[in-house]
Amino acid sequence: MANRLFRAVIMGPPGSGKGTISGRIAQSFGLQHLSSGDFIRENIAANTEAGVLAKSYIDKGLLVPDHVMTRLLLPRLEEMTRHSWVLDGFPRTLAQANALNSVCKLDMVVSLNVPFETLKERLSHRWVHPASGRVYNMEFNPPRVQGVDDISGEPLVKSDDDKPEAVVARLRHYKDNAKPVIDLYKAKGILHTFSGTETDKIWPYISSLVSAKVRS
Ligand code: G5P
Repeated sequence: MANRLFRAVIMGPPGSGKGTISGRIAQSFGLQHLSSGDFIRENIAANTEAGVLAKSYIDKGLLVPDHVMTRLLLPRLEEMTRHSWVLDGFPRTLAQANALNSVCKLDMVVSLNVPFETLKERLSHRWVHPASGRVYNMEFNPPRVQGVDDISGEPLVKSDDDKPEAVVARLRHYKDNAKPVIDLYKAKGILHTFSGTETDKIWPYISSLVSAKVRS
């Protein structure tokens, strides 16, 4: 558990393991895990105005516009002023990074650097439970029963986002948009980049770093 408030952002292309790493950080260090993708999926499920709008972009493999994302995310962050958190999937653009900067000070940013071929392979093995957003990988974290969500027993589906053409487009968008954000955090001296093809091998290094920062 953190001794003082601690705020971390996990960046990385689609399929790089942001959700997996953030979940482990949250669990190991007693932080709240905030995920932009989960916020969007909650809003889509609740049929809010922002959710309906966001879905129209996600269905085309596009990023949700900055003003929609900041409207969804910033109020949630402002409610968390007394909590330590790890934020996954936001910011993805320089405008989002500037908006985040206006509401909080980050302690660290982790950038996951995973080769393109590994990402393509991973996303092609990914299945989701649409109602909850739970994600499975047929090799890395398979469901207990093939094709079925562990908790609800409902069928798993392949997201349109994970079809090969959409994956290539998403990876390209990520690179273009993330570069200025990565440069910004590098200039602030809070960026830590981890490269590799396996989350389980990267994790011990991230865990040691977070442990040192949380307790510093
Ligand atoms: P999301 O939900 O943020 P993505 O596409 O950025 O979605 P994704 O695909 O959920 O990110 P991730 O969180 O980086 O990936 O990675 P993960 O889920 O932990 O792991 C990916 C898969 O690989 C899983 O099946 C996992 O089990 C497996 N895996 C992990 N590690 C390993 C490993 O070592 N080996 C193997 N074999 N497998 C592994 O956003 C969804 C959409 O919402 C919009 C965008 O349109 C986005 O595409 N959006 C935003 N738009 C604008 N601005 C923002 N800030 C936005 N945030 C979301």
